[in-house]
This record gives sequence, structure tokens and C-alpha cells, in this order.
Amino acid sequence: MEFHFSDNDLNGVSIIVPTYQEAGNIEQLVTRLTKAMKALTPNFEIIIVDDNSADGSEEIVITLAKQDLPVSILIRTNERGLSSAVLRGFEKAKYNTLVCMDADLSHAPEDVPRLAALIMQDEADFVLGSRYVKGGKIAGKWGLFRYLNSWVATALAYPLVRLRDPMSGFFAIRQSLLPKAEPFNPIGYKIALEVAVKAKPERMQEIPIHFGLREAGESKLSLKEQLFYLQHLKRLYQHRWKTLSQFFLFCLVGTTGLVVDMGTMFVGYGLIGLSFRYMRFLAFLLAATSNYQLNRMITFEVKKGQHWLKQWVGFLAASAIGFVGNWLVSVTLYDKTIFFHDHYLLAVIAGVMAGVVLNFFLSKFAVFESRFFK
Ligand SMILES: Nc1nc2c(ncn2[C@@H]2O[C@H](COP(=O)(O)OP(=O)(O)O)[C@@H](O)[C@H]2O)c(=O)[nH]1
Ligand SMILES: [Mg+2]
Repeated sequence: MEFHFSDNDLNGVSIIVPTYQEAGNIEQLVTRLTKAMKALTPNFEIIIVDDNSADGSEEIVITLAKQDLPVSILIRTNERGLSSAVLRGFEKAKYNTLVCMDADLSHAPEDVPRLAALIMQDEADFVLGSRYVKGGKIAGKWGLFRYLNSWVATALAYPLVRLRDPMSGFFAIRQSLLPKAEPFNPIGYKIALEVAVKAKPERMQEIPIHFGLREAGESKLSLKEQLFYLQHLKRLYQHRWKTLSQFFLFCLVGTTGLVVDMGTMFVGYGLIGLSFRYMRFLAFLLAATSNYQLNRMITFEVKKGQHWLKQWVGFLAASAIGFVGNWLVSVTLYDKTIFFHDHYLLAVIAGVMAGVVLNFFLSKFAVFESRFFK
């Protein structure tokens, strides 16, 4: 998916509203927005980006536009998704201040001028409507799970960008940052996070909003979206710290390998009573194969069609060499120093760490990202 942003130098505000099945909210949204915006500037437009809802939204917008309300609708039939809808709206926008908000009236139209004004008055390049700064509020009662969920999701994004509410879908941005931004990869829901990371605004502000209840229709946020979010985070981390985040995932996968290894031993040796020696070998092979598959899918995201068997052999070799490194380091430390001789478990840890690092770099450069194994 590619996006093209040319520089808009027209002074004013383009408000982008992604919609899917929001017919029941559009009229109120547009009339309240128009009233609120007129107090700030006569130069504004509302662009609804609808993914072919076919629920009467189009007719409603056409009727409103006929009443001289500055609204238009872009209907997409070949793409779906909230983030890409917003970016398509940004492409079409004609003014130099862009705002993105939900259609369901949980974002108050009356708050939009406050967001936009900070950009227009050159006090910020990115303004986030935030539920979690002082003065921010959330209507309705949230259960413990929802709080926890939101807190974890926010904390996971914090190293990427210092925002208190990166999950918010309510923000304003200076248009001129977009043409220079790094390519957007709009998966999932978190468009504010994607834009803040890729467009790198220098001056960011979070201002409190009262997050209301959805007026009509239903939320489209599902468990699937939450999984998309994890994938989105992974992409952003890899974008920022590629090798480091691969290493982190590699270690995580390694931990699951330990579980496979121990589970295999428990079943084969503990329950069935097979030979310990042979089981060690089998368990290693199973654990290494499961690590291989997970690293292939998650850590290095190998594309389909690349040679499974050849890479598998390469990965087993890398693991074996990693083990030799582990052995050499721990044995050398143990043999040559009094300290590690006395603290032999620390020698084991040092060996494991050396082995993991060696295994990682071999897997990365000599197997998964090497031409030879493709
Ligand atoms: N164009 C478009 N808009 C979407 C899509 N999914 C959600 N939206 C809109 O994005 C906004 C936020 O969605 P909503 O369901 O309210 O999510 P919630 O506030 O997290 O429950 C609303 O205006 C939706 O209509 C989509 O796939 N395409
Ligand atoms: Mg909503």
C-alpha cells in the first residue's frame, strides 16, 4: 500500500473521519463540527472516508453537502481498514493542518478547534487528544480487565514514543511532515501511533479530552485488532531497532524451546521410560525444530516459498555451533579463572549467553538473511 502526500500550503484545517457503518452518527457529527470550527476559521473541510458501508452514509453526506456544509465522502471499495482509510483521507486533504477523529461522537466535535489551533498557531506539530493526561476523562465504567488491557498496550508503546495515550484515535498533525515521513504501514487501529513514530514530529502536545460513549452503532474493535496491535508494535520496534528487537524475539523463542525440551524429556523419559541418552538427542531436535519454525515465522519473518529444509539444516548447524561456543566459553572460564571455578554456575550462564549471541548472529546472517539458504 503506497501513499503520496504533496505539500499543502493552504491555511486551514482538513478533518478526516474514517467510517464504517456510521450512518446514525454522521449528521450530528457534521453539524456539530461545522458549528465548532466556524469559530476558529472559515477554511476547513470534513472528509469522510467510508469503506463501502452501503448503509445510507453516502446519501446523508450528499444531502448535507447540498445544505452548504463543507463535507465530502470518499468511498473505498478495494481497501478496508481504519488506518489506511485515514491515510487516504490525508492524501486527499487540501489544508495544512490535518485532524483525525472517530465518527461515533466519542470524540467531541467541540474539541477539534483546540487541537487544530495549536498547530495553526505554530505551537506544536502533533497534538494528541488524550484520556490520560490531567483533566482527561472517560465516560462510563471500565472493568478491571479493560483498564489493564489499555495500560499494558500503552506501556508497550512507550519506548517508541513518549505519549500517554498512543491508543487514542484523536489527533492533529502538521501536513508538511507527511511528505517527509517514512513509509506508512497501516495495519490495525493505531494510526496515531504509526503517524507519531514515522513522521517524527518535533513538538508534540497531549491535551485532555473527555472521551464519550459511542452514540449509535457498534464498536469495531475486536480481539483480532488486539493481535494486529502486537504485530504493529513488532513492526515499529523493528523499524526503530531492527537487530535488537530480533534478538529479543530470538531469546523469547529460545525460552519456548526450553519448555519443548523439558516437556519432551518429561514425556519420553519421565512417563514412558525411554533411554535418557537418546531422549536428550530427540528433545534437542524437537526443541530446535520448534525454535526454527517460530524464528522463521516471527523473528525473521521469512517469506513463503523459501526453502524450509535447507534453512532447517542451516539453523541446526547454527545451534550446534552456538552450543560449541557455549561449551568453550564456560569450560575456558572454569579452567582458567579461580573466580569462575568457584562460581561454576556463573560460568554456565556466561556460556549460555555467549552461545545465544553466537547462535543469533549465525542464524541471522548465515541462515535466515543469507542468500545461500533462500
Ligand atoms: N473506513 C473505515 N473506518 C473504520 C473501520 N473500522 C472502524 N472504522 C471507524 O473508525 C472509528 C473508530 O472505530 P470504533 O469502532 O468506534 O472503535 P472504538 O472506538 O475503539 O470502539 C469509527 O469512526 C469507525 O467507524 C474500517 O475498517 N474502515
Ligand atoms: Mg469508538
